[in-house]
Amino acid sequence: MKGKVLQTTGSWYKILCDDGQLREARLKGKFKNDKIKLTNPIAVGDNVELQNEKDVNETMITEIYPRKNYIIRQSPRKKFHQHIIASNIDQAILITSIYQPRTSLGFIDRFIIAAESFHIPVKIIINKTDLLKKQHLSILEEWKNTYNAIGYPVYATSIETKEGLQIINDLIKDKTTLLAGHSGVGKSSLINYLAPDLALPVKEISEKHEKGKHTTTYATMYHLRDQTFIIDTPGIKEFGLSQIEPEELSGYFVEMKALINDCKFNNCMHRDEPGCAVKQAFVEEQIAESRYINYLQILENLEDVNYWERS
Ligand SMILES: Nc1nc2c(ncn2[C@@H]2O[C@H](COP(=O)(O)OP(=O)(O)O)[C@@H](O)[C@H]2O)c(=O)[nH]1
Ligand SMILES: [Mg+2]
Ligand SMILES: [Zn+2]
Repeated sequence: MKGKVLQTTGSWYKILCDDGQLREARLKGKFKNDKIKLTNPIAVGDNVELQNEKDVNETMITEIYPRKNYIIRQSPRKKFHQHIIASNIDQAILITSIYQPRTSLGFIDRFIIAAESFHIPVKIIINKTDLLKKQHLSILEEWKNTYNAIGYPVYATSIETKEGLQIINDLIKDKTTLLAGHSGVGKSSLINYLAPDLALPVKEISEKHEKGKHTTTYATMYHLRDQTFIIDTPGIKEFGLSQIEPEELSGYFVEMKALINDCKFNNCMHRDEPGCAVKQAFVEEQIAESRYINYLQILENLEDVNYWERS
């Protein structure tokens, strides 16, 4: 029988089986993965083959089917090891908010780069619009314009007033969606709206101690209905940018990628080189200022050999 991994604890796996039943399964033997060094052999989203061990009355995972894609991050415990967060993802929705809390554009751009490098399409939600004051409205417009213009659809929502939520229901239908975003932006609230039966706990923002607390939080996949799945990634702040070489970075900025062949030098890093088509586009305001500045900032981070050891 086949099944899909919804949750992992390290030794037990919660599986949604093809017969519609939820089962707990264990891993039979060791799985080797020769491409990358992994700390976890099986991840949320994996499609697996199951067998019933009659003598011990246990369900065992005997095979992992090839992954369409996956997202990884550096293992917090083992150097040079990667931890798979989730696999077989159709799209990522990044939930942000402008006020309480304010998501930084640097965080948004880093998330987009990671998703681009894993070949996962990104959509952006700006939640908590009910909290926005007059002075925030120009920011809302700026974010919408910046990301819509380069192909990342932006949706303004409020769980409080239900503004803009119906379309999110359509977006996730029959897809496996990774939901990401800082703590407090409304991930759990949104999942509860989409699937009221789940009744996930929602945190009060005043719980500041949440920040920086080193709790191990795993991704969890929720089965909403039919082929609709949502992966919640609590406590996951950043994905694997450490895999990216500085020379590759501009290729993950879609609006720059379209221009890099027009640069005079083929090893152009798009800083101050003569004949740089990217810099030119920035000067002509074809590239958003925040995007270009974040490119330079992230480039500097990637070039700093010690950066990833510190972070
Ligand atoms: N005013 C307002 N509060 C919201 C909205 N969405 C979520 N919240 C509140 O924000 C806090 C954090 O929400 P939660 O769903 O736990 O965020 P998570 O950490 O991303 O899962 C809770 O107090 C929610 O009630 C919204 O659209 N408007
Ligand atoms: Mg939550
Ligand atoms: Zn250039």
